[in-house]
Amino acid sequence: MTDTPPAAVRHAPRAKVVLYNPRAVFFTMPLALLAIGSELDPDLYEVVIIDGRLESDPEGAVRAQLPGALCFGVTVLTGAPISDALRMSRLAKRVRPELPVVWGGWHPSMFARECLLEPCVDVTVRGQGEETFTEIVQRLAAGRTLEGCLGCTVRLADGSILENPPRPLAPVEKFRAHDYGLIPVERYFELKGKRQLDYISSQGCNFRCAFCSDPFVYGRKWVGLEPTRMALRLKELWERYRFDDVNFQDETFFTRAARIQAFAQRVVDSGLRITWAATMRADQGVRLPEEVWALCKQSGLRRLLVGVESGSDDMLKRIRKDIRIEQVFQTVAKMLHHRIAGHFPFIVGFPDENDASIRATLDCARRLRALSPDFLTPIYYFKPYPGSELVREAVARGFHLPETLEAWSEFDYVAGLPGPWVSARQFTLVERFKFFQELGWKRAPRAARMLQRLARYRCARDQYRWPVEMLLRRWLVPAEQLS
Ligand code: B12
Ligand code: SF4
Repeated sequence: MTDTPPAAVRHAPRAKVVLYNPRAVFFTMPLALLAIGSELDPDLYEVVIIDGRLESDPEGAVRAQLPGALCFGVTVLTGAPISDALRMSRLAKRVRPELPVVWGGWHPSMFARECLLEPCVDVTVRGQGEETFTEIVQRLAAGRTLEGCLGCTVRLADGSILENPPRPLAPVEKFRAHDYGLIPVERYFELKGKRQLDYISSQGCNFRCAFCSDPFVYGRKWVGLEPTRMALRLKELWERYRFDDVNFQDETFFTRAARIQAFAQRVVDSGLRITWAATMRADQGVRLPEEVWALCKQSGLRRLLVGVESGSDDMLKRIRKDIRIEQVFQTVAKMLHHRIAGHFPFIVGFPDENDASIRATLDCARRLRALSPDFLTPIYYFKPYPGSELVREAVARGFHLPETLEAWSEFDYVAGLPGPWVSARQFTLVERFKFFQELGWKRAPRAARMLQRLARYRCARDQYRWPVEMLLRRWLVPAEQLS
């Protein structure tokens, strides 16, 4: 938290802090920038958030805000957003060479030193950013160095890199409430095409999945907001923005069942009539008492994202997901009973994954998709996201991770390309399965029913030869340009 400033400082003009969210797919609100921006004392700092996704001329928007800024902060995910982050940071340095450029978020958290090899980046922040960024800004405002500032890595005046010790994870409850006034909430509603608020109620995760960066970045720790205040904050936000739906962006929203029970009860008691969506692990669904399921539904729970990852119990063990397929279907039974929609993402193409394992995944996706028109089963290819256990193994066995930021910006599995562990034959099978499953089950006009029946038949029998439907679609609908 910020120190109370001396009275003389309070009357000084506010220092401007400019924050940038790189262009990306989807219009999720920039919660990371909201989190670090809201933590700065508004009496002392003017926070300007520029979201590259909202600007027709992001360069112009950044350029216009640079004069008088104290620093330029950028949130950076691995993959395509890196190229935009680089473009804007280089622009900032060109316009104001002395302006400190601070990168935070998932990529710099894993590659704090490597990011600093890029001359336009001066400081990187690892993990939770509220306290670290506040201290960085305070020190910059006071003309002090960042030596000893926990949680950040910094290039010193002599060009050497200093990695300060990590900062312990702080309870999120101690931070200021996120100030949604810092972003044009209505613009996001418009771009999403629905009045849906993004909200984050916790950070980190206690689990240990070997394909995920979270255990590396948050050290398997988890901190969450207290449920009564959370419901109260949402009610206040609703008074202001009148949203219909809340999309919780937490890694594992259901980490503490008692917290969710209390939250759902408060929402019901407050008369707030909204729907909400969140993440849940299959094992958490099994453990959740029936009355909490019912309460969640009553408070508006409409959709759960349950990461299944693989249809093979052996593979689930190998990737340390710590769930079993049986648990997935037990949780699914609850969802069907309470009429809750589901997203069940899968990953194929883990190092050395064999045909049987991939087929088990396709089969599991097929079974889930057939259970409800409200169940989606996206299938991604494994990408060795840095920081995870599987990547350490792959690197030890000779896999080369990208070495420059430019190369990292090409490393993007939104584009749907497989890693080196997927053979051409497996790729064809998975792509055809995805196509026919989508065609077979999506909501479509009556005229498409015959085509849908045929697609379901193909999925049920694993018959994807002569995929004329695919060719026709490719011809009629050109591939989407992603990120
Ligand atoms: C919303 C979201 C997105 C949005 C991004 C919206 C945006 N702002 O542009 C969209 C939908 C575009 C997206 C896409 C993807 N995402 Co995503 N996404 C998330 C999600 C669910 C929430 C992010 C968030 O807002 N968190 C809340 C804030 C408060 O937390 P935070 O981001 O960690 O920020 C804190 C610190 O990191 C730090 N910090 C962050 N930025 C900055 C900046 C500065 C200057 C400082 C000082 C500090 C700082 O301080 C913050 C407060 O403590 C996270 C999971 C999660 N719960 O974090 C995954 C996550 C970030 N995504 C992930 C992945 C894998 C993806 C995809 C590949 C998924 C996919 N299959 O499509 C794509 C790839 C992105 C790309 N290359 O284009 C991974 C990590 C990837 C990585 N290494 O970068 C995560 C962690 C999920 C996971 N466990 O696998 N994602
Ligand atoms: S995949 Fe989900 S449950 Fe597993 S470690 Fe990552 S955030 Fe936690």
